[in-house]
Amino acid sequence: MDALFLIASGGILTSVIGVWHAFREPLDLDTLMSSAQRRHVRVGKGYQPGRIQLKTGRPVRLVFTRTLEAPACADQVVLEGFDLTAELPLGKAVALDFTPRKSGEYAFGCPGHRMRGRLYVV
Ligand SMILES: [Cu+2]
Repeated sequence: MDALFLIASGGILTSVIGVWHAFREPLDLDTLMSSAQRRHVRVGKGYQPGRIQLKTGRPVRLVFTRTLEAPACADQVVLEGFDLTAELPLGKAVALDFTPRKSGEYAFGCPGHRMRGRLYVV
């Protein structure tokens, strides 16, 4: 191996690690969440709060806690526009993490759509 090869392969390795980090970073929650927009939502007969304002380009952690047995369909929450769905066991805080890239209004709710909330991304 000559020096040039070592430099070249070192460069490639650095690039690969760089790309790997770029893709891995959204899953590296501890780092990410230090700058996150955290919101807590209580899930009862509705969502409290039911309207949440967020900023684009910054990671979001929404933490849902279901506090009532009924309605039964509230045991799931769907974030439209972000392809996120979560099970909400009674009394357990469940975090949903995502980063809104585009401003706009996004609905969230139970699968039956009787309970609705809105995200306002600005
Ligand atoms: Cu429902």
